[in-house]
Amino acid sequence: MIETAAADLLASGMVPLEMTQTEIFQFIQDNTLLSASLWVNIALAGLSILLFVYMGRNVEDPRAQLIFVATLMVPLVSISSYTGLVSGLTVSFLEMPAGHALAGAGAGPEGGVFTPWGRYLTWAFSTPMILVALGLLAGSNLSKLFTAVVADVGMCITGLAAALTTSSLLLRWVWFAISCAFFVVVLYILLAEWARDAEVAGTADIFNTLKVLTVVLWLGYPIFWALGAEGLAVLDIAITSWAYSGMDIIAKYLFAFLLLRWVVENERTVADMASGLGSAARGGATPADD
Ligand code: RET
Repeated sequence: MIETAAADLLASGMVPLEMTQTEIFQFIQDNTLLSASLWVNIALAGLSILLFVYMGRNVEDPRAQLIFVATLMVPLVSISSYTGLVSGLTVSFLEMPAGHALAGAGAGPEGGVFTPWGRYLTWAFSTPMILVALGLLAGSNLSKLFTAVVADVGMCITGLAAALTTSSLLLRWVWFAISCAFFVVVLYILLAEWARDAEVAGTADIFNTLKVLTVVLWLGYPIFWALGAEGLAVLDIAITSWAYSGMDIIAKYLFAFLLLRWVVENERTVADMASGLGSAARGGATPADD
């Protein structure tokens, strides 16, 4: 009897707030489109880790090695992130506040909206790695690198706060706005500061390609958050999940592959960027006299 009721709820996509991890796991597995969006990333992250380790096997310059390690962390964090999501560990069904399009939607008086909060949490570990790799490539100084990383972590954590706030709709959007303010700082450093540094460092070509890829894709995340179930609820959960997963695939694996391939082929340029941070400020990667 109880099992039948639970099955009915799962089938209708309406689920009570207090769900066990097993029930959440089952909910995700029962939605093929949703679970595929997660499993695909686990598979790609695994393949990327193997490929990147192989690509980096002969890299010897310390700066190039650091770029490799930072970039390798991206699929490593990703595989952990998606395993957390698919297992139900980092997913909750949250009651939306009054005024939200899905307020009261769900099984009981409380309802519950699928909230994969693990995504926002793990972005706080993966996106700084992307920025460290980009900053090193551009020859950033320590202040700019620090600012970009701290603003980025701020963006992810306040994005997490937006997703987890259930007391007031206004406050959800206030968190969203704060997160966007942090994002503007990151965009400024990428588009203005590092673009200039990369010219000096002699890495402008590859930096500009990766900068455009990063900026265009990263802009998609707040847009899909706003349109997804946690925001205006124009898109359903499986479509939103695919949007994030699709952007993740390009923003992480394609990005990392392009960057690492370039580093392997141009290790000398990276080595000539002067040791430590801030090579751009000190005159850049002008090759030595040889
Ligand atoms: C949120 C919602 C709040 C406003 C903003 C956001 C931006 C998120 C971004 C995420 C990028 C993630 C990547 C992950 C790869 O591992 C948190 C969605 C501005 C830009 C690249």
